[in-house]
Amino acid sequence: MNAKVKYWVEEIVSMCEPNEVVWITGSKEQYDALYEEACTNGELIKLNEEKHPNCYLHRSNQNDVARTEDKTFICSDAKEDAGPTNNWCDPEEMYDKLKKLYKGSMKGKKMYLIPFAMGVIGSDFAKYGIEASDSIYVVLNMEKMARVGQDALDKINETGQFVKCLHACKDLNFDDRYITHFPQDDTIWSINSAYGGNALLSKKCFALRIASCNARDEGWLAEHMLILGIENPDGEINYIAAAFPSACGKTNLAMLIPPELYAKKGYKVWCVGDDIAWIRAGEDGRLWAMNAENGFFGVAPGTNKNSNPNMVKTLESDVIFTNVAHDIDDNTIWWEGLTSLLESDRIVDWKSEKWTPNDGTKGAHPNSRFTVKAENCPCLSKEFDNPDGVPLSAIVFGGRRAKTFPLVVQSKDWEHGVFIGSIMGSETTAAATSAIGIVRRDPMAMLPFCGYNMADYFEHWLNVGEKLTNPPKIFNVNWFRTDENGRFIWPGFSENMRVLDWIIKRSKGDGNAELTPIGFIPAPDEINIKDLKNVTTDIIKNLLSLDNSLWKEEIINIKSFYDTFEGKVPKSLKKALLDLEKDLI
Ligand code: OXD
Ligand code: MN
Repeated sequence: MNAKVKYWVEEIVSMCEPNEVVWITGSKEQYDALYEEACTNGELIKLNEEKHPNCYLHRSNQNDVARTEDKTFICSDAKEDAGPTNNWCDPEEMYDKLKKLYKGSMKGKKMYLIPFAMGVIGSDFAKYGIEASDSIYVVLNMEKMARVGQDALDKINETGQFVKCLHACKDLNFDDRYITHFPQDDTIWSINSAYGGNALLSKKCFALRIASCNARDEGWLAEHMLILGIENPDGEINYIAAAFPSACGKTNLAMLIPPELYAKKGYKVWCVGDDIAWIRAGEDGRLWAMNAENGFFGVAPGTNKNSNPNMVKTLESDVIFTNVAHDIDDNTIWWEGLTSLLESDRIVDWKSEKWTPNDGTKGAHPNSRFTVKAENCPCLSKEFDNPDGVPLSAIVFGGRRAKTFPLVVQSKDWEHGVFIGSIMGSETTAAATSAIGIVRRDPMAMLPFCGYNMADYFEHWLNVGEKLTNPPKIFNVNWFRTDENGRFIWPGFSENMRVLDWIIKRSKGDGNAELTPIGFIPAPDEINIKDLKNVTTDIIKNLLSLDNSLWKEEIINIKSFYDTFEGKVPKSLKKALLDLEKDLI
């Protein structure tokens, strides 16, 4: 055992005082025994083996169903390094406070030590961590989400480099819940939550918050992005990475099935990842992206044969479902949108209470989840395990905007693309009436996940671009424009392929576009609407139009967001905002 590993384990064991320490080796026998134990102690329910082979249901504590941003801290040495978008606490103060909470927290329990890799083990991209946790549920989820076991531990022992991740469920007390990051120590301490985003420390905590700090120091990018490949009829595959805020359909886009028009010609889409991309400059001057994860931790409600047929197939076996509804007669699961008709009086909701669709409540929690390995996905890219990742032709940003952003716009260049990413926003609620939702600014979809000052993060993006001789083109898309009745205008889902098609064309220097104040907008006949019911050229014109008066309001909102950084926003981005203001007249 590497001395650094040994020292860390001794330290946390003496603090948490578990009865026993168990290393997770990655062996099938060990996992089988853990599943059995979890079914015996009620943490998991084994589902109908015929209908859901090797699948399990977990119900969380009712106060513990989502990420808790107000309890998430970046404990950098200086407050300014966390920036205005993060909660900050002095590291010594936070360590002292949490040491008291961890003290003796695992008495009578086992501490599982989970060695894991983010990215392909041995690749230049990969990074390593060890998560200590008192939860079998966490162990079994981590097995699906990261590359766990002896091979990862061997690498850690070789170098002594690993992110130190400590997780304790303790008593799940909401008031004492903390999700804390110490970037200067490559350390994450999480206590009193078992929710995925708070407890599977490989995901948001390591692969985004800590990794974004590593990326800043080492000259690469850790991003909240899906990665997909579009194969054309000649067999050429172009890769796109795309950032959208949570709940804007990243997983659905990553697994898109091309509409008939494209499928017949031989187009295919391959999924490389649905949530986290680590991106580096290659020697060829291009950007190369890799999915840091090994599985999907997706939102269940709304997933069905129409919205994401590939995910429905992915979920056929070997899944852990969390907080979905349970058909107790059949021992199967259900969620809103999975199937429309439910024979009821056999359903219990996510809280395990009797439930029917007429109760006026949700059967599955709106943030109920599935955890499944990427290898289950029928459209998984052949490059998934490529240690070099995939070369990017385009980077796409997107948010949920009822009126302002057009269906698609291409930035003028890298610097302008960084500006477009920095002014991203998303409406918090879908407009039930025609009222426009509240905009939350969410630069690069990283607002909750950037582990340092976002003004420095913008600067870092600019620096990365400067070194590229062949940078990907940067775009912004908006699938969510609504009409005067609040209905979505663009059909979305697989039809988004039509927009991706234009994006690939433009990234090769083809296709026609008009330069507008916010960038290049396609000429209306550039978006292929053949065979699309209900989308006419006039509708496309409308989707691609800009409303100057709304954009003027938008600029006021962006300015006040930029102001929160107290002068730190890079000059070139402030200039891009002034130029936009001028050009809109
Ligand atoms: C998220 C997620 O919250 O991916 O963004 O779970
Ligand atoms: Mn996410």
